[in-house]
Amino acid sequence: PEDIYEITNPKDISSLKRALVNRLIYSIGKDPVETQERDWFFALAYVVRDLLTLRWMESMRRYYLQDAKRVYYLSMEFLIGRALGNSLLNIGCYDEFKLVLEDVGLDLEELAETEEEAALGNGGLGRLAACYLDSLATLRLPGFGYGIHYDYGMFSQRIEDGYQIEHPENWLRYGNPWEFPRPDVLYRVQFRGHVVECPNADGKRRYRWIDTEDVMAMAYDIPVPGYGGETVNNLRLWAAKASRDFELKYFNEGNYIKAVEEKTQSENLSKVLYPDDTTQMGRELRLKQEYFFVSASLQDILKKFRIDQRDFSDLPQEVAIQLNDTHPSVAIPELMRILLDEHQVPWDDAWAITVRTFSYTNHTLLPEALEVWSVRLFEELLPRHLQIIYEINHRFLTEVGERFPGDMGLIQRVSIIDEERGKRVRMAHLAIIGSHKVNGVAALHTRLMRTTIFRDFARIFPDRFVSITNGITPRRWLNQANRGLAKLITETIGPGWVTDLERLRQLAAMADEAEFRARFRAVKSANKQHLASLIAKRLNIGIDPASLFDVQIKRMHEYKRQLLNLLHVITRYNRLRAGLSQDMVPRTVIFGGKAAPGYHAAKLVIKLINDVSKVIGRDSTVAGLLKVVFVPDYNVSRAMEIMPAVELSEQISTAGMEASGTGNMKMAVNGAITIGTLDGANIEIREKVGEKNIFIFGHTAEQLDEMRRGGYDAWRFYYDNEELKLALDMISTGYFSPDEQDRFKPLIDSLLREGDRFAILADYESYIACQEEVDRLYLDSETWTRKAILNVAHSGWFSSDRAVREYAERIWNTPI
Ligand code: 26Q
Repeated sequence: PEDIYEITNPKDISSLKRALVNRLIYSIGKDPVETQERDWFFALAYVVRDLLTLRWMESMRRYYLQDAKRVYYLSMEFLIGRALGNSLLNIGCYDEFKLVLEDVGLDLEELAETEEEAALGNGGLGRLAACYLDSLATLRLPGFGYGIHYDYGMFSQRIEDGYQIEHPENWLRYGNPWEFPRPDVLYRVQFRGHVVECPNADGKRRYRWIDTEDVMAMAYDIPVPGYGGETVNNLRLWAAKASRDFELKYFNEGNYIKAVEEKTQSENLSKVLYPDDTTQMGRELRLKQEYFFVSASLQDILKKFRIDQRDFSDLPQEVAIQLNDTHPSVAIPELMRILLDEHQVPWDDAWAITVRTFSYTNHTLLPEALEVWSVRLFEELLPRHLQIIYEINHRFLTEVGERFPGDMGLIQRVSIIDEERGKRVRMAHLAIIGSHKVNGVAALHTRLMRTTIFRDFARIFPDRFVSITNGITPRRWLNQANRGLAKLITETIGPGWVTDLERLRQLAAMADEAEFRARFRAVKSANKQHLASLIAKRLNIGIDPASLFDVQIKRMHEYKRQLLNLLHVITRYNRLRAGLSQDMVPRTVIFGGKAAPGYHAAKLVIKLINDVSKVIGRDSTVAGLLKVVFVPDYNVSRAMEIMPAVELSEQISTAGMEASGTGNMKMAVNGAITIGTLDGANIEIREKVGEKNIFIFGHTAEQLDEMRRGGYDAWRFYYDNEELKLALDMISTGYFSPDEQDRFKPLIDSLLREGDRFAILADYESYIACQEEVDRLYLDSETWTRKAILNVAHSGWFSSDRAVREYAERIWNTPI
């Protein structure tokens, strides 16, 4: 029967209920009397997907008819998280389905918890891609994500004896109800082989890439609903499938087992997401993943471009391709290869088309995090691409030589090939040379890009570098995550803020009204109680909902300085034990974050947090005054639980090292006050919320630079500050690790003996002083609340809608 799933009216509860029950019976195959919660979740997800599908087809049809310029966002990571709640809110059916479920005795929020989260990303970069997809759809732009359909996304983190243990997360175990597998959308991706030159009729040289080992890329489509449900865009993820060649080869030899082995081998390509390991040199499989999804995506993009009806010179008018970091930057030589080898486009034309089509977002200045590949590996896997890269480099360096004669140093510095320490391909150089725009993700980051690591390129291409400060989607991070605050805001200024976040500015006047402050405080208080109950339930730790919630949640990294936070915690503990509690506010210090599996220093900080937490937790003299909690397995779902309850947002990276940060924005818009350095987007947060409504401390990037040039003396900070000395001595003499006294020696050595690269000691004193101010302000709860409200009111600019509009205007030329 055709109409069993049909929803005649999405506002009609009984029609929704019928669709849901039919789904349960006919798609899940379960009798409603014997269903588990997961069955209901899948049934509901299918109903919601149905509601998305028609709009999704309409959107695709509209784009086709409008023949609008398309934007493709290429990213190795899309950290989209759970989809049910977000989809229901975006299509405006949340309350209706809540009633339907109540009718069958279920709670929507509880049911939503059964969804596995799509953790197809590490952190900021992957989550940014997900926020931008939401904004592209909400702004009704034809924006398409392309990425990898990993079987295993980000590992799940467990804490055993205070140490991080990584566990694989099989998020597809029960299937993904949101995706449409497309076995018919299949492309061949080549690897290895060799390049032959063949004579051509017109005397021009032609190259063919032959004898390759091929893998097939199969598409999975995930609908991306915009707010209001009008537009539904698409995220296409590629999974590796063995090509039939392998099978045939060995089957013909009668070697069945070998055939199946090879099949497994090639399907390993999309098996697992690489954890962000800033220093680790690339593994072969990683480069294969990068080319795999780039090749499939470009084939798909060019197929939609319908070359049979057009000229390639039109490509930049029809298509914009954004590279999310250098991870997909092999797309530049790949498009060149397609144009040159498969369509015989002359080099200069092909290059002009390529540069006008691509743009590149940089997310880091840390030299050890810039992607490089050995020429040897590149040549082995992608011989034709290496040739093309050499040719791009040759032409570029010739031009640079002509424009800046006699500067040999310049040629070496900007070359795509790093000739020192074994030849390496510098992917950032390739991405800059092959793009018409390169953007940084915050104002300071872009300025430092132009003046430090890429200063030569800024001189060569003065108009290429632009700054677009990151943004976050208000749909997920305010409307969905913080229903209480969303409701208060809507009651106060109407619902328009969800798609026009700058309207939050209207709340500024309310900060002076005692009644509004009381309501705002009540919301925050309820959120804190809710978080406290989750922590009690899951971790069996009691926290005081009336204490100040001081939160640092982000990946574990030395430059993010969780260790500086801990030094404050230890100092605070020492002061409390010394009986100096009169000026101190009770605090709960919450940490959360994963460390890359091979990043020993970061993993040791996790252990230190847990050891400190244990010692403080057992000390009755500080009970009720100080508590430290490490929340395991920090991910998008955890973030949505924690953000609404944060009062103090810790954004304390070494100035100049955090490209932007986006958690800082999420907390501010949820009414937290930031304590932070002048780094990344913190600077813009200060600018927007006003310097009276943020706690800024520490050295600036310029000051640190100067200090290092004059010689950084770590020991001076140690001997000049007794409390710092005490805290460090406690760590290094085993106060927190009596069972293993030198457990944390590597951390202390990195501070005192190895030059404190992250300037933790230099910023300690001003951080502690700043934390004292935090306490003072918290005691004056009316003033604190006023500032918290002003943080919400002035965070509208950090909407990803604003960011995506800027990309559309300044990079993609698809103005809205
Ligand atoms: C590279 C090679 C091999 C394996 C993994 C990687 C890899 C993977 C992920 C390298 C880096 C990442 C992720 C980087 C990241 O998340 N950067 C953050 O991007 C945010 C969005 O722009 C910024 O807000 C943060 O400041 C930045 O740290």
